[in-house]
Amino acid sequence: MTRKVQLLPPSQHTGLKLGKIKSSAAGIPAVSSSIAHLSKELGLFQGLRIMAKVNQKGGIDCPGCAWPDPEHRSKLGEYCENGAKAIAEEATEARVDPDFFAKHSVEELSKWSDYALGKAGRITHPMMLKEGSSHYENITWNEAFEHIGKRIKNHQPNESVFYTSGRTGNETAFLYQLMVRKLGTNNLPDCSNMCHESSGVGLGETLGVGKGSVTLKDLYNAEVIMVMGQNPGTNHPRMLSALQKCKENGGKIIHVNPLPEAGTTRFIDPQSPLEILKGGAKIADLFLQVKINGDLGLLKLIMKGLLDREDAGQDVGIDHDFIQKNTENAEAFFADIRQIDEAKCYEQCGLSKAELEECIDLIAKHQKIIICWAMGITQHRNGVANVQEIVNLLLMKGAVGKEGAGTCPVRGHSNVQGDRTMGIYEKPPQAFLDSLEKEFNFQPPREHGYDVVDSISAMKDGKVKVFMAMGGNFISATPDSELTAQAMQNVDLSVQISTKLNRSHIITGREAIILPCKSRVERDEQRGVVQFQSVENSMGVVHKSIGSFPPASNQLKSEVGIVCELAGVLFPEEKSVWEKRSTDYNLIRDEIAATIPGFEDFNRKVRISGGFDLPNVAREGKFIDGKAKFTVNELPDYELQEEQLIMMTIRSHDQYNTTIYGLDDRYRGIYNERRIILMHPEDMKSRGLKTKDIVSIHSDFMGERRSVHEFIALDFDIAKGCCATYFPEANALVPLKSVAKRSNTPASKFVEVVVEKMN
Ligand SMILES: Nc1nc2c(c(=O)[nH]1)N[C@H]1C(S)=C(S)[C@@H](COP(=O)(O)OP(=O)(O)OC[C@H]3O[C@@H](n4cnc5c(=O)[nH]c(N)nc54)[C@H](O)[C@@H]3O)O[C@H]1N2
Ligand SMILES: Nc1nc2c(c(=O)[nH]1)N[C@H]1C(S)=C(S)[C@@H](COP(=O)(O)OP(=O)(O)OC[C@H]3O[C@@H](n4cnc5c(=O)[nH]c(N)nc54)[C@H](O)[C@@H]3O)O[C@H]1N2
Ligand SMILES: [Mo]
Repeated sequence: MTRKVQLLPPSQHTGLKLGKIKSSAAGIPAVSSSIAHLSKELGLFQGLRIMAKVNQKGGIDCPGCAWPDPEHRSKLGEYCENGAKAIAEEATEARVDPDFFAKHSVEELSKWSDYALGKAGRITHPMMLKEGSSHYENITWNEAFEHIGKRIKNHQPNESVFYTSGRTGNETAFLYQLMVRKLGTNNLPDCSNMCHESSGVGLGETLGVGKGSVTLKDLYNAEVIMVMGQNPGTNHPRMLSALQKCKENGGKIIHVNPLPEAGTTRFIDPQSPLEILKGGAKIADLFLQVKINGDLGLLKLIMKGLLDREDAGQDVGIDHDFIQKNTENAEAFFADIRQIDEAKCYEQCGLSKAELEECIDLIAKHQKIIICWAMGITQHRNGVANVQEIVNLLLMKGAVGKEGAGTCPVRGHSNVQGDRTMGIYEKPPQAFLDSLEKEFNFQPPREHGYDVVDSISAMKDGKVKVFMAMGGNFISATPDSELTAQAMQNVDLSVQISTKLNRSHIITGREAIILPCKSRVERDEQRGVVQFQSVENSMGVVHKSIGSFPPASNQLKSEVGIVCELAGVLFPEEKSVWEKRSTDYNLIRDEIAATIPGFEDFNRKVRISGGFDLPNVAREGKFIDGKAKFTVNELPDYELQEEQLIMMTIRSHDQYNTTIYGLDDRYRGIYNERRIILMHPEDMKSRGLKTKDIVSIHSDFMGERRSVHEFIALDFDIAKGCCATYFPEANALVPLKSVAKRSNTPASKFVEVVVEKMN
């Protein structure tokens, strides 16, 4: 019997209400929203007890985002509304136990929304969905490990895929990649493939390190910060206080976005009563409402403007001395900028000459410049080129490797950067593999493994037999939902190591196993000793995170424990070594110290209050062989049909990726509904649409049409020719093969669509 699960999330509406669009972020409404979420999931008292430990030195690292903690932390916890929601979601009192699974078949659960699945609560027991069966059943941990081990060993190493989401702590990540490489494959796709991969590739090639170069102090001291393709008010709320400090020190903020996101307009520090009374501080000095994927055109126009002004005899601060001493390929770069097609750049960015001049003024006058960016820059077919053009502008101004200046790709998941440092990478550097070989005395596989997009293609082609995921929600996070769901159903066994129920437990391989694990806020005690893990934030600071609350169920194992027990089954001759690692995480840290540069003396340094910095050649101005590289990047090459719009898939204020905290998007004034599409009023009019009309959205790519239905059109202040939907509801429209050149990141912010009224 085959299970008939529904492949796409349900399309029912939840009851849209529209409210006022906010221009300021945080403040009292943010405090009351977090209190509401905490109270609902775990009671107010317990909620506040947990919040008091979040992001304190020696406390719990907030699972919300990777933004670093300031030196002086507020007693309230480095408080943030969305951090509180992340904690509430994890510490919830709702439980998904064997009775739950006995009651609900997977077929039934496939008709639940991601929101409903997530709210079902924490998974309490290891569960198995047998081939052909309709319900998950409870199994013992031993049965689970034996079964997974047997399935993996039945096949060639490259027929298994091991995904990682970015919450995994360093110690787990290190052991997980070690286990996978000992098995003989580099099939280690991760959420970074869908996230900042374009930044990693773009920065690695030009500045010598695939991470950002700035520290928090640099942000405070910058003269100009450009925030491009990022919505900090929702996704990195604690970044707003850094922007505010920069402004207090006289800095200017330029916000580049097709949407006027609330936090970047005004920010009310919830910890400052005076601020609340004043209605907050204005954040952006200049808002450039760029068209989707107009950033490359904009950057080229800025650089051409600087050159033109210099040619006309003005001092615009092009740092020729820095360029000569520290860079390569400047000539080709300048030649390219001199001959750009300005009309096309203007057309693509959709900005006026006056707006450009104002922006060029700010850049010309200042040398300490930081550019921050996130998914609006990376999730494009030209994502790598976007990042490299950002680097070009900074290099032109000599704004890298100096105080108050540099690159700031703002990371997503709280340890996504650390996981990479630990070797979660399908294309590991040879030096890293050499080091593993030396320390662990085995031959690591040298050929590249599958990233996320290649894994899906390989599953579809029947080349993958076992899929395992350390956290995350592969099914909902990946593009091309229907195709990905079919690909997953082609796998023999899928295994999820998870805290909470999600769609990846429902759309599975022929067999599926769930291994429930402890979350970051929970106490991880091994043989009577409380263990901690470490994480690396967006600015390369490594610090410890220690959970202290009772686990959601006494059946839960730690992620380290799960990896070690599975490795013990896969490599019986090493069982005792893996067992030792699982009972004393210091041993793992010693192994990391022996293998990864920057982690020498790890066990001592990780105990320093506030953590320690990893080396960063771009921050130190050393680059690759002492030279940073200018690059020449082509403008995006696309032509829209008259009826087409460009669609970006973005996050609402009430979600953490595929975990939907609630149905509101408070700053954008949208309540109780997620199946919406935001459109420019003129684009609605020309299509004969009125606000709240129900529409189908079609995405056309390489001769194939993908469609979703039952979306509600809303007129909105968005750049003309552009529209926005929420992820994951609109992922079915993102074609698997529409990816960034060289980073293979799905182009989730650039989907060519046609919007059509439904009858
Ligand atoms: N509360 C909360 N926090 C989170 C997350 C979450 O889901 N919820 N997710 C975490 C993760 S994994 C990540 S990667 C980050 C994501 O953080 P963001 O990148 O801020 O998230 P998105 O909602 O994808 O927003 C992209 C922003 O870029 C803009 N944009 C889209 N296309 C373009 C473009 O072509 N050009 C420009 N200039 N702008 C564009 C959009 O309007 C939007 O403001 O946040 C992390 N933090
Ligand atoms: N269309 C579109 N698609 C996108 C994006 C987009 O902007 N648009 N953004 C992309 C980005 S930037 C990212 S990072 C990916 C995110 O992709 P993922 O990281 O795969 O997705 P999440 O939704 O963060 O995963 C949530 C699940 O992780 C599990 N979990 C939570 N905490 C823990 C833990 O401590 N341990 C374990 N083992 N499990 C845990 C829970 O079961 C939860 O349901 O999505 C990508 N997909
Ligand atoms: Mo991300």
